[in-house]
Amino acid sequence: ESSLKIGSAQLGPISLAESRYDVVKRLLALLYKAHSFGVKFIVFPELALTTFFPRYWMTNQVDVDRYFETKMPNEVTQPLFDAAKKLGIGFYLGFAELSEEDNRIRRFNTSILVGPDGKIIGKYRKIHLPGHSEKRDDVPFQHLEKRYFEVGNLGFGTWPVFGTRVGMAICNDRRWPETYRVMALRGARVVVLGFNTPTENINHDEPLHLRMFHHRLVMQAAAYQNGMWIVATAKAGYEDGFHLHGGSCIISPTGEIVSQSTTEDDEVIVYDCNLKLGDYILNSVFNFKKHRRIEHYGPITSQ
Ligand code: CDT
Repeated sequence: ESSLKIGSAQLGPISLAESRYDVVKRLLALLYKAHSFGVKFIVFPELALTTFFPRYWMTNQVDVDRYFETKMPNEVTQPLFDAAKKLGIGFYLGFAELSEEDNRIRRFNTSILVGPDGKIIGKYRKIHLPGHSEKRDDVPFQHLEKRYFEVGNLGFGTWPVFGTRVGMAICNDRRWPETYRVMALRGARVVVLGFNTPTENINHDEPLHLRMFHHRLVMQAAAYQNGMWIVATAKAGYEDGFHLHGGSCIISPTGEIVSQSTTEDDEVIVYDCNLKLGDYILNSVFNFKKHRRIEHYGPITSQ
């Protein structure tokens, strides 16, 4: 089978007051809708169970830890795994992960890859953490990922599933070419990611249209340069007054957007992806073995 029907399951906003239980109900509705469209692999957003909490300055660790999962699956998310198994759909899900490792509590911005049997196949912990770690008084909202998460320690993994090889990234990772190239070198033909992107750039008075332009530019270029499919899923809309842009999309190895969301709400978009489409690119202009010149790439890993 050389085609795979992939769905991007965009979420509208999750308010501070919304419970995980209610969010999972929304995720389930999207999963069932995707199934009715014949989807075999569905991609949920980054931090898909809670509001985008790094926008809030919190000094009490207990307040921060309320947003984290200590187990996956857990009581609240188990129905998602059960439904995936019943329907034979795999999924990507982003969440805040709290784990005890090396005799200490560690916190990561994490995604998991779940197979159509409802079992976790792979885990990724976000490597490019944007934002800052101290309170900024000069901005309308915070972006405290560097405070609340550690840099991921699992590298950029890829996993054989759905008749192809899948890699995972999370939000800001999508802006970095290295993310995709490392996964392409590890055989990834489909890269999936979720994102929460504030519409307002707190570092620069950036025209609105540039936010969406850059979002698409980086992924369309990466898809072509690595002969891969890229599926990007937003959490979008106003979360308690703070706007996240939408623009969930499915991008083919030619660099073209073949499907994109039209709302800032819960929405499923779908595309039947030809898994061989990238072959000609990887066999010709981007034949890595033939044409890469790693002897000239030193600075990429040495500084
Ligand atoms: N969630 C996330 O990584 N968002 C970032 C915002 C960058 S501005 C601090 C992004 O790259 O979309």
